[in-house]
Amino acid sequence: MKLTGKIVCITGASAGIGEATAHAFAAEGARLLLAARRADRLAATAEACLARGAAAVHTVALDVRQAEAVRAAVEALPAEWQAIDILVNNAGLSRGLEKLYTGSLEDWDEMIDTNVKGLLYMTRAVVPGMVERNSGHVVNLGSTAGEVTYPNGAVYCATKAAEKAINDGLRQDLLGTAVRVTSINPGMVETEFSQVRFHGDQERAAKVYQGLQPLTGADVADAIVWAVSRPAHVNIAHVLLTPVAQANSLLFHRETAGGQSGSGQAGSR
Ligand code: NDP
Ligand code: 8X3
Repeated sequence: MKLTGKIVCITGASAGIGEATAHAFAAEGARLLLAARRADRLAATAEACLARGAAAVHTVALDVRQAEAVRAAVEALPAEWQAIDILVNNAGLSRGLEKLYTGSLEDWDEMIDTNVKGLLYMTRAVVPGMVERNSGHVVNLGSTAGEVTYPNGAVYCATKAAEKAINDGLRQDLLGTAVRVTSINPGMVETEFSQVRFHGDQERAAKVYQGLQPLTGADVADAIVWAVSRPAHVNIAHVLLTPVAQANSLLFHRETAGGQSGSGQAGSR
């Protein structure tokens, strides 16, 4: 399926996987509708996308946790941006890495409100138009964390398990329409994800990727573009992609400073 001129809405386009996905769709000549909270970062993504070949770019400063703001933002889109062809539900985050029984309620709310409720709000606002037009594709960002829960990460993992259920449920509810639904489930991707998880502690964040080669945002973007560019009768339900040095969310292989290697578990994130 050709992506030239398609309207692609990407949440969380100001950084990491979302930004790389915007770049990848730009190179295909798509029209990009970019959303995130940080308007300055969105403007930078927009400029880079135009330089890479995007047919047009429209940015919306939006917090996906705000149900009414999401509804109003989609409703208020200029007429030429209303018919969204592809929705990439990417905005998301982890906060904290600690035992469930000592976890922060604030961190839990932020993860659940963004990763689960934000994804639902965007889907509820955009998918009715796709059904009406009998055309469209929803791509949800899942994770290896949604498949296998790791120690100290129960709430983040639960949000990604919820994404799996929502992804599969939406696909069932859209049966009989031409709208497609895909979950992209990466393992470790080096983005701002761990800096956000550790509340800005860069040193702690860097340790997550020590001794192995993580995925990049561009690797994930590549999988997203591949999934949406399949022929119109093909639905890719799930894509699981990890670094070669990662078997699942629990098991990694790290090269240590002394040249020796060893397998580590999620506790060492
Ligand atoms: P980054 O921290 O690099 O980017 C996260 C993006 O989400 C930012 O653009 C941020 O923008 C946006 N965002 C966060 N909260 C909100 C909000 N309330 N409203 C709107 N936008 C928001 O992380 P990644 O790129 O790594 O993460 C993207 C997605 O991929 C997430 O869903 C994550 O769970 C998932 N994922 C990440 C993996 C990884 O290892 N990095 C692996 C598997 C899945 P802003 O702050 O400007 O609002
Ligand atoms: C993000 C991947 O394993 O760091 O979903 O939680 S992990």
